[in-house]
Amino acid sequence: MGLKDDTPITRAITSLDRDDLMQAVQAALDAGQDPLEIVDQARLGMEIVGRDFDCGDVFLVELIRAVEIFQRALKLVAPRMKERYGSMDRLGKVVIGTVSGEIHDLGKSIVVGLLRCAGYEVVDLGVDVLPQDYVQAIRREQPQVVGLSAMLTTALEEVRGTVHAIEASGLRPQVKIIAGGVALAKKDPADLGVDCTTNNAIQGLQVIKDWMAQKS
Ligand code: B12
Repeated sequence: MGLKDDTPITRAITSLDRDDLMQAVQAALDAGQDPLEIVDQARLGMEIVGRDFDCGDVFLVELIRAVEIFQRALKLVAPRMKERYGSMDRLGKVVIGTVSGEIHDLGKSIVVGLLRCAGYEVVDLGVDVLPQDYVQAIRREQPQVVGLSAMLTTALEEVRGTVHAIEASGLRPQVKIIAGGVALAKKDPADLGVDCTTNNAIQGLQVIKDWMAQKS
């Protein structure tokens, strides 16, 4: 998308200014900008805030503020996302969660939003989800696809553990598993026992669409 870090949306996130962010997002929506591009500009802002946090230039309370205003921006964009990419049909079902030990949920929330907009039913298990909770949800909901979100390198073991639990329950052949998040960027899916790894929500959405099309 050729992202620049000097857009009003990115700047409003890095300056932690909720009002500026809401105005900038509304202006972009009014100008007919692609909602995915708007979200990506906000995501870039989060990346910058995260980098500054790592260097000690941003405090934890400020990082949390950035998360909070980012979530508000997502809410503002959601109806346009539905309009532009939405469909009323229920094309398939996805069970998704952030793996055990992890509470990062912004990336997952974006994926959930995109999937719902694309017409899929999504069961969001939330964060810090135990392997047995995925297993129970697969048994109960009968999804075609399971999504695991993981940002921490240490969570890779949790991804493996979750896949093992699904295999041990005998449910693995019923589902495709996609693992997403920064920790998954260049990980070999076979090494984790999943069908796909990605750190890109749009790419993940495309993969899930392809799987759903094969299953129907
Ligand atoms: C915000 C943030 C937090 C917030 C989270 C708030 C929340 N409600 O989510 C708070 C402050 C709570 C936090 C806590 C911690 N964090 Co933190 N955090 C971040 C930060 C700055 C941004 C993450 C984010 O939300 N980005 C915006 C979203 C939209 O992008 P995304 O997550 O990459 O998601 C995209 C893709 O990855 C993908 N995706 C994500 N999930 C999925 C799932 C599927 C199925 C698919 C298809 C795609 C997909 O789609 C999204 C859109 O494209 C990152 C730094 C960074 N640059 O990523 C660190 C980062 C992830 N955190 C880190 C760490 C270490 C921690 C802590 C351990 C810190 C500590 N010492 O306590 C704790 C962990 C707590 C825990 N147990 O989980 C490290 C992880 C390092 C590592 N390799 O392990 C990072 C990378 C910072 C760093 N450089 O060190 N964090």
